[in-house]
Amino acid sequence: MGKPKVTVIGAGFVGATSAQRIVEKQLADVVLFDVVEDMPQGKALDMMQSASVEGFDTQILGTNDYADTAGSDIVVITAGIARKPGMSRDDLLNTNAKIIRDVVTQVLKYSPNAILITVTNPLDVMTYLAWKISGLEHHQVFGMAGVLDSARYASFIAEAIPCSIKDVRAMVLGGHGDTMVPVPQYSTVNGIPITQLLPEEKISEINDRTRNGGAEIVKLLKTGSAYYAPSASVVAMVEAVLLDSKRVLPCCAFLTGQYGLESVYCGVPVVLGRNGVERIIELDINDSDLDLLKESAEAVKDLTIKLDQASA
Ligand code: TXD
Repeated sequence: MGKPKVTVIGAGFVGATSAQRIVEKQLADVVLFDVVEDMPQGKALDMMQSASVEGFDTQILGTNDYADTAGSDIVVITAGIARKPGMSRDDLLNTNAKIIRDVVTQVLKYSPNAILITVTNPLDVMTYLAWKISGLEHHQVFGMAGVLDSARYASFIAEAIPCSIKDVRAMVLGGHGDTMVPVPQYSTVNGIPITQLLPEEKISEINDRTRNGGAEIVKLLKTGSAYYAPSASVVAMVEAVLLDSKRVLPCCAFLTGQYGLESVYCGVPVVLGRNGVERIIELDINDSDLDLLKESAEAVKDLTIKLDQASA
């Protein structure tokens, strides 16, 4: 039986770090693709030369040729431009939409039945676009954002209590933008809701910091955006699919009435396995969080309409 094959499109910060984590964990052989000539080849060669030190048998190939991506089980799409200080994720819409259209068309020629995991911002709309261009089933096309936003939330919770991060389970729903919805009710320390462990003002401070978590890092880095936690989050999803582990993770998935939301890609908890999104879990959340989730989904829909108008 051959090893699984994962293609990562875009060999920038998130793409290259994701590729590195996948080969180091020996989850799959990786193809790292970029349009910039020689760059993915250089990064792949460098990573391969770490194999004897790190001790992995998986292979990584850098390329500018889509033919090398043929037969991929999963394609992670990180191609696009990232935010600069002062930019919102939505400012990236038209540039990244062109890139996603091109990437998905090319990828599908060689891996017609792959699972697509989108990372490019604005995430929810790019996931919708990738699905639309691909003609794949909804469960095969989904986006990474909730794992990252929840990881940020978890890290702020562990720091505030303080307690071991290992015991924290955090939940962030909604679109990957300023309207994302941290849900304290379902964020726990070993099953204990944080509402029993932290005062309300502290929770609301942490919620705000979570919503601005990406911007906080963009501001510090000055060029480019976060990639260590984003790549770790991508790889958690890749692993759940390849190992068919049925992990319950918040992902950007297509809703068909859950949470009262119809025909929109948005962040919700799902069961991730070999078939991709195998089930969407509908949480019983309180009315104010549900209203925030609806607002967040509306923001995604508005941006989708903008995109459809721009391409009409
Ligand atoms: O939570 C999340 N979903 C995110 C999303 C977390 C972090 C980053 N997020 C977004 O991912 C970010 O806003 C960007 O839209 C993407 C990629 O971020 P990264 O930090 O990796 O950006 P880089 O380093 O600029 O890398 C992008 C690469 C770069 O090497 C380009 O040459 C390449 O994409 N690129 C392309 N590759 C293939 N095909 C095409 N057409 C192409 N165009 C650019």
